[in-house]
Amino acid sequence: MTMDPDYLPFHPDPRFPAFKAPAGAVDAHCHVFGPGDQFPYHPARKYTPCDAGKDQLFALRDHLGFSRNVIVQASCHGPDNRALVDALQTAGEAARGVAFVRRDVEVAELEAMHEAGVRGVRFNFLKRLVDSTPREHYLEIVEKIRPLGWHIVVYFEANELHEIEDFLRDLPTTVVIDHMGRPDVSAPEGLAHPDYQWIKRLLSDEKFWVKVSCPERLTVAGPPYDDVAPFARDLVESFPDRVLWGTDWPHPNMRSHAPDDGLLVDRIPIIAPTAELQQRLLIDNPMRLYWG
Ligand code: 0GY
Repeated sequence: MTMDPDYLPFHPDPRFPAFKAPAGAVDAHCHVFGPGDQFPYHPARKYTPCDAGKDQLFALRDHLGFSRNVIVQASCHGPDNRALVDALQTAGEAARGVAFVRRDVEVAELEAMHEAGVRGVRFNFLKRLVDSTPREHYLEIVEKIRPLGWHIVVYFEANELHEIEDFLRDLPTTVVIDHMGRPDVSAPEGLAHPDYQWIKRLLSDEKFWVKVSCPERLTVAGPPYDDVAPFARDLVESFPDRVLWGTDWPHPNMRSHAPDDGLLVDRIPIIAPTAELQQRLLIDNPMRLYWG
């Protein structure tokens, strides 16, 4: 399975971060891709990435000075969670997972994934990544995962929130918003932009959590992502007990550049400026949600 001709592979040689993460730190958003000859990409995928398997992910974890991963099923594997489960089984207590499942998923399949370390499902609303899913299908999945105590991770763009807000508010589990809800960081209003304020209003309901991830995807200015930092820092300071941080390695569908994962780690003290905030962001919060 050859990667798409315009697909940008992950950074080949990330620097050693100057920031030393506290012992036990969790990278709470990353993926595994294949390898495709062992775990084929899904026929209905919207992109074919470069292979980025578990061994490379765990080597990066060690290189960055982290201890644990939360591996999120990527859309290029569709509802075939075998690469994810294989990575979780290799990592044992050092990883947890978020799956993408079919509405007709069997309870026994969910229980086997739970045993492997899966603790949530992802609902992806990005039209460029997945075909649209009827709400009733999502609700069937919700009813099946509830008894396991799983939560729901949602991926959407800020300007689409109005279409799904009621649905999100009605979900009966913890809901984790990916990549800060993808605010427009270049808007002249800055943090006062109505779309960003809408995300913050949602977060005033304690059911919602948010990942302060993907500055490389949200930036207009480029590295070192100074235009994204005020948003991430505002979320960390406003909701210190419900923020998560992740690399997003291997950075699917980047167009502008492949980010240096060491630089991403070095941005942590800028968005979480005290040891106390870093402890919550990198350890206490992800441990409570995924290992609790
Ligand atoms: C991310 C972001 C993206 C891709 C996926 O599942 C995926 O394929 O999540 C993206 O293209 O914005 O979270 O990795």
